Amino acid sequence: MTDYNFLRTARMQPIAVPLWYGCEVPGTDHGAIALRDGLEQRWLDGHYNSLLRRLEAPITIPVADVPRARARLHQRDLVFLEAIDDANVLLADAVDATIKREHLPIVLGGDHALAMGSIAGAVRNAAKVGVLWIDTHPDINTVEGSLSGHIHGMPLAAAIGTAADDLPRASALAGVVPMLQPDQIAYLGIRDIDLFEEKTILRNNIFARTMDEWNDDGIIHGLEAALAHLVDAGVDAIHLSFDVDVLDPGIFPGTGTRYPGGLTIREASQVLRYLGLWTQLPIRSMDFVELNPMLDPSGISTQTALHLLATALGQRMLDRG
Ligand SMILES: [Mn+2]
Repeated sequence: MTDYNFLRTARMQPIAVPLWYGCEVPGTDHGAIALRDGLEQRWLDGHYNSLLRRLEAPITIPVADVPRARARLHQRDLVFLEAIDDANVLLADAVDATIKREHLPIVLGGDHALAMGSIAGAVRNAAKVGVLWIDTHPDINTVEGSLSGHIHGMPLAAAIGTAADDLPRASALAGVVPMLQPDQIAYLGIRDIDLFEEKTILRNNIFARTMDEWNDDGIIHGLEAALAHLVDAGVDAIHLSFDVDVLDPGIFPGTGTRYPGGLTIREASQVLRYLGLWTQLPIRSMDFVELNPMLDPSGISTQTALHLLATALGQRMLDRG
């Protein structure tokens, strides 16, 4: 099962994770549901029958209600950690089971704290997973290093073990600590980077193309460099983690941590279509996170997110298949 691309050929298993406790901005929970329901509706309305035939009925991961959650934001006290951990335990098992069926888990956020669960599920099914992290943020903060204290900025710190003391359950979800070595991560498009994160990236020699470097390299050339890094690191499967805040906030306001100078819709489409054609290693699981429809009442961000998600999964403009 290593010679074909799950993005293009596998049965698709949407796994919605209506989580906002990691970003502490209500609304990404609605994003998960909007993507879950909108994808099938878009394909039904557009008569994308070959894509619909590959689409499994969605799974929705329950997220517990934290009492008085909206009165307890931004306290840097990890009050939401237990609910996040509980959801990620279920998510890791769902991703794990989906990969074992040789279907593609499509983890629909929800905020990026869910990556601790999805990466754990992927790690359980490969000798060495490579994580292609396309995001404005490196999300490799520890509790101490984080400026915000928001857990959605910490999933890769849990994954490489540097947050294991503060996030013990999350860090152990794969059954091994750490889940990843630093050479298993490739960053593309990062541009809002905390000082602590910069030190972590440089000290651990983590592959990174900032948004400026990616732009200067050329979008495809930089993408090829990131994939080549993971291939050279000896990984045998890829987990794609795509945060919609990598898009430019001018065209995509519907996300909580906006930062200027992001990808255009066409550049993001180019990246996702390239990945759909790439066959060197299986792209075997993916996250699509941080859509917050409440921050863009026009609905354009949700439509853009659905367009890009559908593109990632094989929808093309003139070929319904
Ligand atoms: Mn982000």
